[in-house]
Amino acid sequence: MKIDEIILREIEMRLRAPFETSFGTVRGRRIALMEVRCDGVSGWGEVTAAEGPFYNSETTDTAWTVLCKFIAPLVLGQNIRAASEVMRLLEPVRGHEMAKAALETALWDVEARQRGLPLWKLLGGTRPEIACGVSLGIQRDTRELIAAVEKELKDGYQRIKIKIKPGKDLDFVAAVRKQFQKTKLMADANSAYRLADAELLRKFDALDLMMIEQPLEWDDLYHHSKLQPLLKTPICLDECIHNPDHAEAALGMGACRIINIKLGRVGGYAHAKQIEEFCRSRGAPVWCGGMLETGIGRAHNIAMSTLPGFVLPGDVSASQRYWNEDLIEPEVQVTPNGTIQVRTAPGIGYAVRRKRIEQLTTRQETLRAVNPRLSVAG
Ligand code: OSB
Ligand code: MG
Repeated sequence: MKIDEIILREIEMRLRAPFETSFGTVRGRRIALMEVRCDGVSGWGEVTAAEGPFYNSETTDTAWTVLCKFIAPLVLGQNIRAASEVMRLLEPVRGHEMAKAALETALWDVEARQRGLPLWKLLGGTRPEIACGVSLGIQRDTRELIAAVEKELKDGYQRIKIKIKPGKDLDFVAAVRKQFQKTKLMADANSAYRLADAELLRKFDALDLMMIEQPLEWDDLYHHSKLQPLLKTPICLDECIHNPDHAEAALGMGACRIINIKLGRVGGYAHAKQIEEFCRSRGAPVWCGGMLETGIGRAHNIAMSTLPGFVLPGDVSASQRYWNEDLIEPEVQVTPNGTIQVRTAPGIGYAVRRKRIEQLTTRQETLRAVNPRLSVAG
């Protein structure tokens, strides 16, 4: 695969409803999309960074800059045998996993299309249908939260994740548990607590949660390893895990028992697969997290969720929960049993709606392998 051209587009899309977490409220998205062309075949990826550095340190704009200035020059004109090789070329760039993942995942799409295979098969996926949960943003009060849970369960979703923050935590989750005694429930704190809050966090043990996600700081494995032995509820790490070494450290020091894998946060499929394999070898479940993606990122999340270690329902849900009109055809749909049937067309398996993307584009940059210019790398 010769990496001939990278086209970055930034689009703007309104969410159907605001999404509140402990770190802020999102109403609309500014998303960078990656199109990479190799030997005349296009592949698509999505930068899953948020607009501001409040979930992790990357943003739409940092990813844009790093892709244009540092990542594109490392790869344009290079010939690779398989998408799995591109991470080697990107080694000089430290961090910026979401920027790297946009390119890496798009190259996997290219490779799958070139081989005439659905991407999930190329990855080694084993399940033709994946289990879906939802992530519910923080609601005004327990009444609204219960109504929201009720709606999602009616739509078939298999587990409910409730976002929490100080002041909207134990009582909110307890109210849901009281109303829905058999439902698979979990809570996600997005780093809103400290080890000093252990007494409060222990009280969640009474609510029979599948897990509590990322209670402590985004980069703090050590204090999670102090917290986990104090809780019956398994800790699941999200923000803390940026690469396979972090996953090994986290399980090794007992900082968590479950890992949420996000393609962007770990730099793409090569790392995601390594984490999945490592966790499977240790008997630790993994599941696929979400970043309010468009259909392009969503299609990649579906492909990854077919890997054998993804034994728990992920935050991969229907396009219509987020967008009035998605960027792919058909849109992602969830069955009444709360599953997504994985598609069998080559690549990501969904058609990319180029016209719609062009209509939504607010800036665009096309980068080609030309005669070497000023080298900014290393
Ligand atoms: O912590 O999993 C998270 C959204 C944005 C940033 C972080 C998170 C989330 C979600 C939403 O929980 C998942 C989704 O539905 O895409
Ligand atoms: Mg999370």
